Amino acid sequence: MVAVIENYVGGVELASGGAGRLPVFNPARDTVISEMPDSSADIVARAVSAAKNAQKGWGKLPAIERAAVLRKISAKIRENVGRIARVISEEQGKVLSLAEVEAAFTADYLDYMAEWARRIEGEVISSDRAGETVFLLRQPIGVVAGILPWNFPFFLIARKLGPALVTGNTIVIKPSEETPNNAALFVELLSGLDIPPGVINFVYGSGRTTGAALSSHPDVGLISFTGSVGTGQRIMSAAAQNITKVNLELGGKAPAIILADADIPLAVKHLAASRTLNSGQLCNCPERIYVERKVADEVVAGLSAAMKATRYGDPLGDREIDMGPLINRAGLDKIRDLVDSAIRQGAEVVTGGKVADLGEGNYFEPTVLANCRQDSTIMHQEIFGPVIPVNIVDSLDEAIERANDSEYGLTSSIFTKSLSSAFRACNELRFGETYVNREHFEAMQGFHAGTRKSGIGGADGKHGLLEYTMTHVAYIQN
Ligand code: TXE
Repeated sequence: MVAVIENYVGGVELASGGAGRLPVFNPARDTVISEMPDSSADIVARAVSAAKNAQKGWGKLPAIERAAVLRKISAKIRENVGRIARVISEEQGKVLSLAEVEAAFTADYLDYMAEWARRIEGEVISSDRAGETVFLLRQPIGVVAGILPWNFPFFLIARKLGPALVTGNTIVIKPSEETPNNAALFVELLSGLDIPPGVINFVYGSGRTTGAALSSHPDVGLISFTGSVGTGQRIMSAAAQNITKVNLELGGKAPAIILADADIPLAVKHLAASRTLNSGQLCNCPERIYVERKVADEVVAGLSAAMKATRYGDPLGDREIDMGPLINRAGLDKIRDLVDSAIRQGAEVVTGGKVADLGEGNYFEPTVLANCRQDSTIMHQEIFGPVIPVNIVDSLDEAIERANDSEYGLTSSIFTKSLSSAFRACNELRFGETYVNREHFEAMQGFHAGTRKSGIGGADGKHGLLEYTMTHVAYIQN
């Protein structure tokens, strides 16, 4: 008997009526572990209506009281980290230690967003008129739709819900159809916390049915989405019908530059680790490497050794592993096609290069590809897997020019001991983030936001919080 997930609307479980059901897989074992509804537009409308009704009271509460709710949730998460981690690993495939980090970080993130309660500030603007005061207020938008991906599914709940709730919005969350079980557990943890009904709602289903209904609903004030560019485009067109605000995080093709003066072992350690973390399924991790010719052989040899040493398999199995399976067959096929195309376009396989057959599950061998041409497909399309394509450059200028030659613009990095090269990279790389001499990973107090097709708006920190507010200017004449 597989677990059956139901929608959570207005504080209660809502049966999905005649909606179809979708199976949920364990990607390491190819087994069905649960099923969820493919919720109709009618269910979505009920969830939005519940959120809209609840927002009237929720938005009037002092922010510190809303923050107290976030803190209650984070405390509950901390009591259940082990259980949450197993659920994440089982349906998503990341190693248990990383799933534990994800669960604990989710609690920290909610606490961080709760801290903003006393710091949501408007402005007082000087007036042209005698006796007039002009206030710029920061107010809630209303109902937020959070449409989630599967790669950090539990954390992404908090990344949308934390800022939405503390600023006085209510939320309808649609988890990815690949990973609904952790969301169902999140709902279970809400029980007994006395959260006003309708403030938090979850609807489950496919993008085509449930996601499309949510993003085209006229009572949604903000759609906060993390996922692929194609889906971001569809969401934007749905939102355009109602002029709904969108906040889109659509992945990346992060360049990592290694200059000849860099600490090479440090660069190799961070880049290889980032590429195998979560099986390379991260928007922020290095997707292409530009290395100066003088150190290219040393870097390729180092990366190759690190990737070769990566142990992979079932995250809930008996063996100790560094990397789990890919999320699904489509992800695996995409990586295989990109690597094959790179080889046809002249790349040399230094290690890995093909699908790994473990009898079950979706695995791609940790791979290093040398001599990838800048105009090859793999240097431009998001791989989302444990594959490192390397390109040799002759100067920082050339590295920056090639790095900027991308449709994406989320994260980037540089490894160098020269302060001047590091500053040049920060000023000239056209990306939302640049990491210097460290791994690709953002902080909750930063601002995770891209340019070009990586998205619109961003998450985290003060700027991420303000995305969930609208301005309202009051002119008060004495
Ligand atoms: O993403 P989708 P997929 C990239 C990565 C990956 C590729 C495909 O390259 O290989 O995207 O992943 C919902 N209206 N990223 O197919 O389709 C869907 O149900 C409304 C980068 O899983 O974008 C799910 O909840 N919603 C990334 C969510 O969108 C719709 C993280 C994401 O699914 C919809 C994940 C529609 N028409 C993948 N269609 C990152 N930025 O980190 C689908 N959805």
